[in-house]
Amino acid sequence: SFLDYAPAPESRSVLALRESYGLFIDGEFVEGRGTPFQTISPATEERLATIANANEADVSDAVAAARRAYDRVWSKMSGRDRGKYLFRIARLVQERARELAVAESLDNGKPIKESRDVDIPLVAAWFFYYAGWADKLDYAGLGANPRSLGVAGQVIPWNFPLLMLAWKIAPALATGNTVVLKPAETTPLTALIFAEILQQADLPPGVVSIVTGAGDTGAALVAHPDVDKVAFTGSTSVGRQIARTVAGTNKKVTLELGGKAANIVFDDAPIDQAVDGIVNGIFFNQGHVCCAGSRLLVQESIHDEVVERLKLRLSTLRLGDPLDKNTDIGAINSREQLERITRLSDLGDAEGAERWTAECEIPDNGFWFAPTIFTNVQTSHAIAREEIFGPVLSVLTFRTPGEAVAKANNTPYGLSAGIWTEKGSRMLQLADQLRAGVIWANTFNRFDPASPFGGYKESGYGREGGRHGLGAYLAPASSSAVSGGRGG
Ligand code: TXE
Repeated sequence: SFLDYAPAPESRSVLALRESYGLFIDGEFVEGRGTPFQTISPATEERLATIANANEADVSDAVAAARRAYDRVWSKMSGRDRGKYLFRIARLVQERARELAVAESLDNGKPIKESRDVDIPLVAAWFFYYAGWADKLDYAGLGANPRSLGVAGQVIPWNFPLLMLAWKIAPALATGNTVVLKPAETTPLTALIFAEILQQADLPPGVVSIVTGAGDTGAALVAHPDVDKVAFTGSTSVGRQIARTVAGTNKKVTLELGGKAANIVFDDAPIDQAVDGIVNGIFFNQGHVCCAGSRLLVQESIHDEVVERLKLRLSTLRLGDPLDKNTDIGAINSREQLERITRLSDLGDAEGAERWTAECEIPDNGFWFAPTIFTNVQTSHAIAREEIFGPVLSVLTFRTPGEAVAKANNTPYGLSAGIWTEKGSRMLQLADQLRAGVIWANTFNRFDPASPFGGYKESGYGREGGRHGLGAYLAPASSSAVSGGRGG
């Protein structure tokens, strides 16, 4: 098993983990007043570091530091100068990319080739992109001189720890807001290394603070009266709680919640590409992706062929050590998440769907789930309705484009969808009829800082990315006409 295999020493050695990490408040690492917790590697269950826990008083300190930094420095600085800090941060992320990739794979469990080739490059791309906007906010579509909101309280999940941080922090700083961010409790490491980068970049103290802890820390941040803007990515149930907390206050809020995306494959689709896209759509990042293509809607006439090809392809994927460059499927991020995936998959069996699991050796320690496909899935089954957030694909069929649209839209979510067809007219027609914020044409899981991302229905509201992502952190100038898109 991979546990006998020692990861290439150079990969682990690029990372100098500290024994313990404090909270990053007002430009410095400080002790937390809550009980510290451990962050572990989900692949081995080894302890990686001790992490400080922010209680309500710590959160208040961080918010007070953000307010001071906003009033005294950041809101007064020119966009061009803010942009310089963002460019500097982007370059430092690139310089420390290997170290960040190793830390991300250790703490999250994702394969190193994903953190190295996807997560960390996109983190840098996000900072570069929003650095370019910092002195061009007059063109954000909100009129001349749009205003920053003030202090942003941001809470992020564990599936793309540093990338979600970049999605939150880059637009907030570009628009002149200051930030207090809470990473997820199972993946705090890269946010804390990022805090070191902020020190290296000489970012004025308080402009960004990082408070680690669990849901109570997040709740304290969201409820803090001096937070002007709340940005959250995570579960729909916590999103609802947050919406209730901020209701009736002056806080602006954006919520990016779950999904149950349809990946729709027509019989005229380029089949090899489509199979690759289906695999990438649901097995990338162990399926811990809010926009994952977790429902395959395949045209009835090619169902058997596509499923056969999928099984062949999945049989070649390697599951194991996240630090091994050949690994395709890493560890499930936590025991709780593994239990959730197991429970929903068992429901699939109980409701009569047919399970197929890729044969692979499961390591003794850590949290693992082999790539799984369910066929004979009905729209009423839990595995066709609920977000599993794991490497589990539910296969449904359709005969006509109309049926495909009806089935794809038959979900409480509305974050993303994929369409595979060679017919351009059909592509456009379907894209128009799907209630999904992001639609991929003959591809899946493609991300770009210039593209707005966000959902309909229970997938949340507001858009992140692109010009629209700026609107989430700005108030229109009072005398100008507002002409933004549907974002923010
Ligand atoms: O999410 P939580 P969990 C979905 C996915 C997954 C399920 C549960 O289906 O199986 O949610 O995951 C913080 N006030 N997604 O339990 O609890 C928490 O500390 C403020 C989809 O991990 O929502 C963490 O930092 N904050 C999703 C963050 O919220 C609170 C990504 C997310 O954790 C809080 C993750 C509270 N009351 C899970 N309670 C996506 N859209 O990508 C918790 N938190």
